[in-house]
Amino acid sequence: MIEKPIIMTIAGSDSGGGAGIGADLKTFAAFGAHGTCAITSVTAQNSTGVKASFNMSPAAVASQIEAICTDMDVRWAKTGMLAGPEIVREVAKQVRKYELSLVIDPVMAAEAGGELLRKEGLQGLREELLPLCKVTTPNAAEAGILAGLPVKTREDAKKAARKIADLGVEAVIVTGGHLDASDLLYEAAPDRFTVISGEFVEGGTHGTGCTYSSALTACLARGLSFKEAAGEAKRFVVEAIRHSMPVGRGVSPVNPLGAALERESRYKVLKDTRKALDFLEASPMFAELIPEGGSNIGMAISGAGAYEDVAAVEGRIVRYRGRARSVGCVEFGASRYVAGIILTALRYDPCIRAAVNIKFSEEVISACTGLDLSVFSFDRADEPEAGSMDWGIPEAIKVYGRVPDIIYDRGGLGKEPLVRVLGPSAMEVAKTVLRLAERVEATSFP
Ligand code: PXL
Repeated sequence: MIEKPIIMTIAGSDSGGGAGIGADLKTFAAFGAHGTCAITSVTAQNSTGVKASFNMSPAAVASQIEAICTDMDVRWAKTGMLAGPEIVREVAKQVRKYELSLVIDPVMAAEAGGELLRKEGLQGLREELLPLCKVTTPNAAEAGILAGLPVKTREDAKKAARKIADLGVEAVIVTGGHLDASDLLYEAAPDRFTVISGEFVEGGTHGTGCTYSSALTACLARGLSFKEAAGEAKRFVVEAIRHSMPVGRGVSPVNPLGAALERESRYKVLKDTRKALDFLEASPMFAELIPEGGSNIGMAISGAGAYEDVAAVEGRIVRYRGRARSVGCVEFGASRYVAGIILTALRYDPCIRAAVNIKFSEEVISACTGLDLSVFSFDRADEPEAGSMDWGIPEAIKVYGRVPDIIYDRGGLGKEPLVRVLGPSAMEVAKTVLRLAERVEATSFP
């Protein structure tokens, strides 16, 4: 097991940042590996396709590989776009020279169109490079071309995988994004097929092949078996599609770092919300601002779209013997109420990610204006759907042109009046609440 391997990608650059070395290096980084690269071609490309390619000379590719391998302990490498037979031949020579364990992504064309390997390069790929590799990761179309038979069903994929393995490859993974959501792993030595199941997810797919083969390489370099690595790579690419951003007018790129950044954001949000809760609980003045139905504080991760993306206090914060007490812990998905407010607010302003609800009083409202906060009020009688901030926030935006700091209502029949304090983070809204509490106390007991 090597925790932090050094890996090399031998591939093209995609100026649009979706596929090629960009995707490869991000993926290596996500697995905690150090990524290096030997560029084979510079493509002028965007989400709608490849406009032009400027291939490197075989000597330039060899020189990059040599610079890396004479200095760093690289054991595993992967290939992507190889452009033509000259680079294929040179890469085969370098792989033999530096005794690299190789993963070949037999890239032939870009998702949005554009040739990435000239037809004349196929023979070299089959006869010189594939026999040197441990694993190759064709999609159905590429498997068909390499094996010389059409691949439309899983049975076709099995036949093609065996034929490709006969070239001297230890394992073949026919990636299934183009067949069904599953991948088919064939290991030649035990003559064993394994289906790696997956799920179809919504999102951009430009760069999936590069991301998949890079994830596989990173896992193999860490010492995982073919089957374990294929499972990890599959899960990784599904997350990269799920976190893709709508970039460009064509096929959106995958986001290999999206899931790692989301995990980091979840950790930070939990920490900030717990700290804000401690801060509120320690204040006797805050206890006076807790409504009868309880208070809650919540914060969403960046890009939140569901209740599960908002951390809040399980069971709310109540007043008990004059003190603020949280009933449960801060967890994601713990409150629909405060999450509903935040999810609505951030649809209008993605910077508004936190909220607290406190008790309404005329003193609180005059403290808000005293502190120069933007304040908006609405009448619950006008509300089309009870408790819905989907109505309150757009109304407030009509007045202020932005999400205000404070939104309150004076309640209604059986509805407790409430003040919602909105802001960018749980700590920020907690500080605002304490400033309000101090001001209310100062004006109540002058
Ligand atoms: O996904 C295959 C691929 C590989 N390498 C480069 C690419 C693409 C697809 O667009 O641009 C450089």
